[in-house]
Amino acid sequence: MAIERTLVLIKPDGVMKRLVGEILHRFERKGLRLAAVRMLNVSMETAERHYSVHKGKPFYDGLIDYITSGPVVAMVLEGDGAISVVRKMIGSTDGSKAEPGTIRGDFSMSVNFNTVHASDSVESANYEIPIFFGEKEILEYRTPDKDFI
Ligand code: 3AN
Repeated sequence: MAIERTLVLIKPDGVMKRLVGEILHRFERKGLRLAAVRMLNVSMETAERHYSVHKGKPFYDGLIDYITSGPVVAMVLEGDGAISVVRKMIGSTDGSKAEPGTIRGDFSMSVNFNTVHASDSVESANYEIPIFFGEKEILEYRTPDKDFI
């Protein structure tokens, strides 16, 4: 598999529930490399860019209201097949249906307040990462362990 980068957002409910460390810890333990991380209040403009594919859907306004309602932790994770690995780790969109053991399965009962966002394809990652990070903010470094990147 190819080395990929993916954008993860810990949404306002994840921050409010004090899950930032827990969620970061899961990704780190898995062996994903943290390439960038930042806490921010998402502006209306950033929210609209990030969720542009959902414009016109019935839940769009709620999505924008929610993601701009409180602090978010944005990160770029890197690794072999990182996009699908992270999608598996976060679980399906509706927290009440997500498998136990996944982040949403363990920490959310909701489709809206579903704790995390993660890019769902290479195209989405390429679109989403520059919304939150400049190229210079994404750090390139090597870990010493041979199985790590
Ligand atoms: P995912 O976050 O699993 O990629 P998407 O891309 O289908 O899911 O939806 C983006 C976000 O929109 C979800 N994380 C969720 O917060 C919200 N959402 C999706 N479907 C619904 C729905 N039917 N009702 C309310 N919110 C939804």
